[in-house]
Amino acid sequence: MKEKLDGILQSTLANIEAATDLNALNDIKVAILGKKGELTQVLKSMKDVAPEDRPKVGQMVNDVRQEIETSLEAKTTAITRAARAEKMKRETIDVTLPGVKKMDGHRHPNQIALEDLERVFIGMGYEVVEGPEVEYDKYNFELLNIPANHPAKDEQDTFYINKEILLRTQTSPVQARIMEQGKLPIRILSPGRVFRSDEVDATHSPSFHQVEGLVIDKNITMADLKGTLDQFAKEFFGEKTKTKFRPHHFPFTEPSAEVDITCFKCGGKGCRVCKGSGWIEILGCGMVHPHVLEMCGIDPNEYSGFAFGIGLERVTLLKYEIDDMRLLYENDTRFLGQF
Ligand code: 2NL
Repeated sequence: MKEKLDGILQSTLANIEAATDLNALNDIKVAILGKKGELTQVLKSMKDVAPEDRPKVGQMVNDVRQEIETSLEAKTTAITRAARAEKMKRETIDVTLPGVKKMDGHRHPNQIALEDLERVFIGMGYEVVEGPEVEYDKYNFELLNIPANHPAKDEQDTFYINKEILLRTQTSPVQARIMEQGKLPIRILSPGRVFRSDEVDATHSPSFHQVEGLVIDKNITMADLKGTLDQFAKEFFGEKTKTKFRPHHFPFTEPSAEVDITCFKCGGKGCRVCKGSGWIEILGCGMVHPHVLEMCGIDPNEYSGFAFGIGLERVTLLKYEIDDMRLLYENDTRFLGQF
């Protein structure tokens, strides 16, 4: 019996010593100490040992078991340590290698111009408000005094989802919604994407951006409109800038005007930017039509107001002297990164 146990012990210790990974160690453990393991079988055969020898033989089996377990533990630790050391060696980082350069993000020129614009009007106490790009006909046209037969409503000019729902053609519906809420006075700026069924060229795109402003209070007059937009032009384009108001027509304002500014590039002498005229058209505006106020639930006998609309791309192209709108949409970072 002693020889048999010695044999098991020696061969097992040799196998443990030769093992190179944890799986091999586990196999050895199962083969020797497992339910059907060699040593377990020896223990089971104790019934064949003479009763007086059993304690001694039992002790011997336990000693062998103890020795094997100690050896397995030691080897497990050794293999784990070695694997870890190997992994650390493989993962060494050479801190002297040059880093991978990350591209810095950059605001789009449209966004820079918008934030400049917003800063001017926020300084005058305006609140920036946004609204849905998919709108009801009611807010986009009806409440703004644009009748059913108006050319702007033609399918040639507007993207319709169905008879009542469309892609907004201006950001005025945002303002109509604010007026409808009935909290007065109002002093808001509503920037956003608008859609018109236009062919793409240097100055047109089916999707562009507008910034509209609306002021409603008691005793608001054309003088407030002119003073506000003149101040805006001076803050945005330079303090020497002068404004000129030309009569115009919009269905939602009465009277209406288009505003030109003296060319910020040549000061009015005539140049490439103003196409020789000395003046640049920058926006449309007017006193909010009494009928629009009424339809939005505001009493035109008590309140009056003015509104204006600026094409954002137009301002961006002017500001950066870019001569083709398409350059703003092509997302070529070599171009956009310059501004
Ligand atoms: C332009 C002209 C304009 C407005 C927009 C407006 C909004 C409401 C009521 C009345 Cl809720 N008017 N907006 C007024 C005049 C002109 O835009 O040429 N935009 C590119």
